[in-house]
Amino acid sequence: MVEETLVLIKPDGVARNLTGEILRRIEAKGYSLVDIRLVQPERSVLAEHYAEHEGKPFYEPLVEFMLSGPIVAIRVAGNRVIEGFRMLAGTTDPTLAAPGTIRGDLGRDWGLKVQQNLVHGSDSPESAARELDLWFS
Ligand code: DAT
Ligand code: MG
Repeated sequence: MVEETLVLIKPDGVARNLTGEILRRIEAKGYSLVDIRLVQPERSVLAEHYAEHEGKPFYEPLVEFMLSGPIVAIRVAGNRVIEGFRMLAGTTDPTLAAPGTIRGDLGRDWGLKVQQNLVHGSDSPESAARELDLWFS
């Protein structure tokens, strides 16, 4: 079975009208869009999504940021897509993300308590299965 990952275009990406640009990069790489929805998630969905970060200093700002506007959730498929999308996204801190990546080309530090870095991508097969269930159930 072909691997699948969860990609989220976070509220900053949607608000900055970068949805098309980000989808273009995923498609240009050769991955397939299997399902896509515009969502305004409940706090409980975000608490589950980011459970691993509970208690960290950026956790509350992160949840508030993710509640600040609509999110585009995408089910993306392709061989090694989990790893491949993380490469397309670039590293977490947009200042350090390599040029050529989504975060490196389109993101920057805005001096906030949480990094606004445009996209989320699952980081392992276990996370992908859990997150796809959470966002597409
Ligand atoms: P990633 O989204 O690259 O998987 P993560 O899962 O470690 O990164 O963190 C989730 C999000 O939280 C990340 O996209 C941006 C924010 N974040 C992470 N570490 C941070 C930090 N040290 N300061 C501010 N925001 C941070
Ligand atoms: Mg993560």
